[in-house]
Amino acid sequence: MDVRLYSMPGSHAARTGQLLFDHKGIEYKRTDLLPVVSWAVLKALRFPGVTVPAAKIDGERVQGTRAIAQALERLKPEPPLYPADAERRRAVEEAERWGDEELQQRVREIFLWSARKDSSGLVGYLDGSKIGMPHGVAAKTAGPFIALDARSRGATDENVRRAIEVFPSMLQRIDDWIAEGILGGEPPNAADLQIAPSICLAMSLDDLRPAIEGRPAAQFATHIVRHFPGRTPAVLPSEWLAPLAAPTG
Ligand SMILES: N[C@@H](CCC(=O)N[C@@H](CS)C(=O)NCC(=O)O)C(=O)O
Repeated sequence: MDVRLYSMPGSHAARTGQLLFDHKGIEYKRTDLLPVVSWAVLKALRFPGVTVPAAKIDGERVQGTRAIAQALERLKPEPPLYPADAERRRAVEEAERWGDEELQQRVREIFLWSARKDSSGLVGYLDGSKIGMPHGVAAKTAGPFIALDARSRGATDENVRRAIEVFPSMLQRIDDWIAEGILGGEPPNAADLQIAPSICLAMSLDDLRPAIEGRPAAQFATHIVRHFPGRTPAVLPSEWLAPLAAPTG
């Protein structure tokens, strides 16, 4: 199989894309794109949308984590990404959908808001990436790109406050799914590979990490994603963070 995977440093969704190919044991060449610049590149490559992960698999364009998971399951059924049992499969698909549509976006909003406020940690997220320029230069000039990205992805004060409010219940949902065996089994399924990178990106934020560490969700995520580089200093207003201290139930 001839595969080119378009990725992005620090991107939880892009990491899901990489994990999906790794799970299937399919080799790929990776191109790392920087935010915002990626829009023009992906358009020029005639992908339908402007987000990563995006892959060319033997010439076929597949974009989006769930579309890639489905394409890989079709092209190489073993090892599977979804359980054979119909009821369990539905549960895994629902967890995968939620990870894609809900969790991924809430974490993205909090991350982009924080990185825009303090970009001093950005260089760490570039670790291991090949972006065609020195990492220090890219990180120093990233400010306007992150600001534009944050605006275009809805990282507004209001959305970020709301994302933090719902974050404890999202963690509880993941812990519950782990307890039920929907997440965290061996080998991992499509929902595991969807959700774990979002938790790792959240844990790279000094503001969120204390609320995650020590929970089953943290152990689960760091077991699947062995290394997620980057760290963003604490920047969120303390009153916004109050929901993280309240007990969940
Ligand atoms: N939910 C989609 C969305 C992926 C997505 O939004 N990717 C972000 C990176 S995490 C992206 O490409 N952003 C482009 C940009 O921010 O410039 C998926 O799972 O594929």
